[in-house]
Amino acid sequence: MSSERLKILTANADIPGIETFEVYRKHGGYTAVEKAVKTMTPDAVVEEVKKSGVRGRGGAGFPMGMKWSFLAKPEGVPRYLVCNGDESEPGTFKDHWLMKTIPHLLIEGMIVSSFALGANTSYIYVRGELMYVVKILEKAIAEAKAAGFLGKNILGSGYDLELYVQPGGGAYICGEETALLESLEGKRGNPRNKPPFPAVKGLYQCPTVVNNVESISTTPWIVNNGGEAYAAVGIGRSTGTKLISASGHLKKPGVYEIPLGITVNEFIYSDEWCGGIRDGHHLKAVVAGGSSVPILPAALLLKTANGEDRLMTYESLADGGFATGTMLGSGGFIAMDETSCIVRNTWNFSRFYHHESCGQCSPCREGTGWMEKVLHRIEHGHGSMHDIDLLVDVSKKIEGNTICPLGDAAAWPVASAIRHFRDEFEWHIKFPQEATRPGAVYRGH
Ligand code: L3W
Ligand code: SF4
Repeated sequence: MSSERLKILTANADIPGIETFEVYRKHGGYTAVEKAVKTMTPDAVVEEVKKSGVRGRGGAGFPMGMKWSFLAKPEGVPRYLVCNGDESEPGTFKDHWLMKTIPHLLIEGMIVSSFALGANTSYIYVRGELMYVVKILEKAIAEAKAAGFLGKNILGSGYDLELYVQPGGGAYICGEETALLESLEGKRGNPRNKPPFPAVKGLYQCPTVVNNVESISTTPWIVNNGGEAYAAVGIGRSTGTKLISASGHLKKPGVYEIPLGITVNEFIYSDEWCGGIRDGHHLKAVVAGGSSVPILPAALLLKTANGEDRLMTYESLADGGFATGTMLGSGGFIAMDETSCIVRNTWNFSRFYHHESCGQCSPCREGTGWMEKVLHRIEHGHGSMHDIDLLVDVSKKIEGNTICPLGDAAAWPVASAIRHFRDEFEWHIKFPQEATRPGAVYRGH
């Protein structure tokens, strides 16, 4: 990252010892808590977050300030803030990185955000596989509490907050906000029907805001610098910076903080970011926002239908000719070169969604199973041409007909892979002996 780029989340990430309270504090940490609880009202903090235009960084991109303003405030009923650190989306590892590298940034964000929402008990729900991160966060919470930034009467302001870390149940579905709340209540992580949204009936049926780790981590900067300063970064409704988890056949995979609005081309090929595709190879396809979004061929990813450079923004990435909502998603950017088999990848994603379906609704429970089976037979040389239409049909029957977004997430990669790479599916069916040779990949693109 070049020095002139504004870093909102990662500015201090390379400082040795930044995971400790002492070093974090020495570099300006917890000034947002001081400013908020001593000089601002909760509503004033909400106002700054609204002005910032920051959108939820977990995948849906829902405006954070708007979500906060939906929080119901019935008299005498507790409100909760729950941080979604379940991050299980394939290709997404930025929250994991943020929590282990700068844990106090999230703790500071939780305090500022809980203050804004009037929550006196808040939770960070961390993916069950990341027990070492749970320990890092618990240590950071103990340090912040010892310094008077958590617990009773924070900094003498009269505001109380207890913050707890809860390891997740080890299932992808526990990252869906209502499944997460069920799991936090000690039950099986089954998604609930929405509405009511958590903002009205969430944890223990009380008003609850659920925000992603990265979203909450933006709030100290917003409080310190003002919502307008945040909104000045980025383009249009894609304000601020975004952490991207870059993986696959890139020269420099990793976690990058980009200002929203750089071109996709720049992100992939510039030495400032991913440095291009590994030597001797070229980009074939990209999944730009975690495995739950459509897979795009390189040409469609780099340029819009008008021949303009596509941008790393919610709007530009969603303009791919699909009614799919955001495609920036969680920012899990998976690059595939010409050695990647689209059929095999699609089958792999399908296996994942079938395995992770909670089974509550039949289109998802049965449909993910069917898609996996059909993709398995195509990949293994037993498919028929009819199978391609069958996959499209099953994906359409899932889309929009399920309780939670896992159904859509399972359907879109299959539908988009067939839309853009149909010839590759046909090749597997017409030439099974060729396609099932170890290492064989369709080279027709
Ligand atoms: C009150 C209303 N609240 C909406 C709230 C709602 C939620 C947020 C967004 O799924 C997506 C999914 C994955 N009153 C409200 C309201 N809200 N209307 O706004 O809601 P929604 O339903 O659009 O999305 P979601 O259920 O949060 C998230 C996709 O992100 N994804 C990422 C998945 C994985 C991770 C990860 O591992 N970290 O995030 C990738 O694309 O497929 O479509 O809070 O309550 N009227
Ligand atoms: Fe469960 Fe799938 Fe229905 Fe979501 S869509 S509630 S994961 S069965």
